[in-house]
Amino acid sequence: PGGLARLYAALPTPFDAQEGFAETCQRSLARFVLRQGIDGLYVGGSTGESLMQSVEERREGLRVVADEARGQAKLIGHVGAISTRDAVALARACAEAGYDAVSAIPPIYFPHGKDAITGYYRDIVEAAQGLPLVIYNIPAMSSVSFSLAELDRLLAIPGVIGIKQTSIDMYQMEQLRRRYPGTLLLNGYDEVFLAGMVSGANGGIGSTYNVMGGRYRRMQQALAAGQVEEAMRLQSACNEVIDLLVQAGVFPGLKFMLHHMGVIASPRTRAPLLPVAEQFHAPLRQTADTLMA
Ligand code: HMN
Repeated sequence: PGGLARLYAALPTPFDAQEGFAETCQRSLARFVLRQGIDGLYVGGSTGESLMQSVEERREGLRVVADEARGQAKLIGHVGAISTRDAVALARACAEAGYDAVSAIPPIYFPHGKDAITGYYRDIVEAAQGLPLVIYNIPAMSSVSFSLAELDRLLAIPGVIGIKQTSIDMYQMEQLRRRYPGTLLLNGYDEVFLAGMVSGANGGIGSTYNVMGGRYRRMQQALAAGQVEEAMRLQSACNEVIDLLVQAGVFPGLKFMLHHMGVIASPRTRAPLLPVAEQFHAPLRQTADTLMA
């Protein structure tokens, strides 16, 4: 999986006070993340609030980030949608905008059979015009759980090169690595980044890389150098921040911090996501200040 094995920040989509796309802030945010030594961007995923956006908005967001970061970062565009038609339109947009790969959650809400899901992924690969596809496995949110046998089927689709594994089940990560030695596995939950890497992941995709990218980069380096205690120390430092974000609401909390850091003009998330509750304002500000120091 060579070229695609690395750290990808799952990029938020900045909005203005009316919940409209804030293009300038999107560009500043991409640059802010790259300055932290993160050279992969995962665009239009959960963190990007993509499922609260129209296809047209998502296409525009994908285009703007590619325009800002193409050539400086590996780009994975998330195209998953409730209909194949929408996912396919977004996959085409990624191919046109110069993405390196596409990724997709399974189709959600309706309990589709495995043939329907396989067909969805096949159609996305075809629309992606040669871009490889990374399956986005996130059972806690998609309500779709894949058995290893089902993943066999999806990984057998030509063009599918790996899995973004968003699960704290490290046994399954190890099983995947053992079963598919050459497949790209990207860790999805930042709080278990180190555990994921030790269990066989090639890298990770995470929302909290946006505000502490350097820590994940150093964790990866420490692990590669065999400095396990240093890597553990860094994971704990990350998890102190993640504990707070999880309580405050991860996506609104991240935007709150990025706003406080001066990276984006408004902390607004799209309803029904709620703004951060008052009680978390001071701790989030303090944490943001510490990370910027
Ligand atoms: C995305 O689709 O935006 C990211 O891939 C999501 C990423 O894996 C995050 N997962 C979820 O939010 C479900 C994590 O970074 C997560 O936010 C973090 O581990 C805190 O729980």
